[in-house]
Amino acid sequence: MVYDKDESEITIEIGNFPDASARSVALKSYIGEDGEAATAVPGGKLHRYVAVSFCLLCILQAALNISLRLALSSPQNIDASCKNLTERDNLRRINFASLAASSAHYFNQGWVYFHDSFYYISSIKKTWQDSRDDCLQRGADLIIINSKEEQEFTRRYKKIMWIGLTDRETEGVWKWVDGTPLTTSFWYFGEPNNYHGRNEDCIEIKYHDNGNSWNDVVCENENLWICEKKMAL
Ligand code: MAN
Ligand code: CA
Repeated sequence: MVYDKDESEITIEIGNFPDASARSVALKSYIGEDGEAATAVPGGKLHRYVAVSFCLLCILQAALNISLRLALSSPQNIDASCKNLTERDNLRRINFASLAASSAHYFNQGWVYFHDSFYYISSIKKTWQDSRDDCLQRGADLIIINSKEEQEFTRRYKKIMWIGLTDRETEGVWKWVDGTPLTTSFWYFGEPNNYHGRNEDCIEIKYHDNGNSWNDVVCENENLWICEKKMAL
């Protein structure tokens, strides 16, 4: 038997059956009792089931896709994501505005910007503690030097100035004003030395002609000073 793909034509080939009754049984298995053809063909039914199931699956898939898309872009969802966006946007705007305001303030007050920090160089002299207090009042602190570049920056001014380094708490244990220990140092030759037994607990940058310019001195001395305010712009 040949069953055409488009189901429009059915050709039944009946082989050499031994007798008429066998031929009639064979025929009945392909042609219904009432003589109607087509639906009685088992291979065709399978084809049809597969095709119909496939179509149904496709429809189901499409329906799922559409409903998912609708669910994800529902007004509540859009509303929520917009809210998140505007909140984040507002935070960014506030941060940007405060950064702009602070940097404008420091620039106006004569601070210098270098490598993510503002620096203020005083024009009067004070003790180490009074100098530090002045920096704190300005929303900053005495400079913390943590790179060769920053050290070079301080030397440009060719002035003797306090920096934020001291061993006031424990003799010989040098600490920056933010509490961090000293790791990279730029001591001038022979320093620190508590010169002639003096209690030299505070650090000034003094020897500008030398990359290693630091000297320990008595904290009660009066010096210019340099404040630092970290601010990444
Ligand atoms: C002065 C002070 C000391 C320093 C010596 C170096 O006396 O600044 O702190 O160590 O000079 O000669
Ligand atoms: Ca010294």
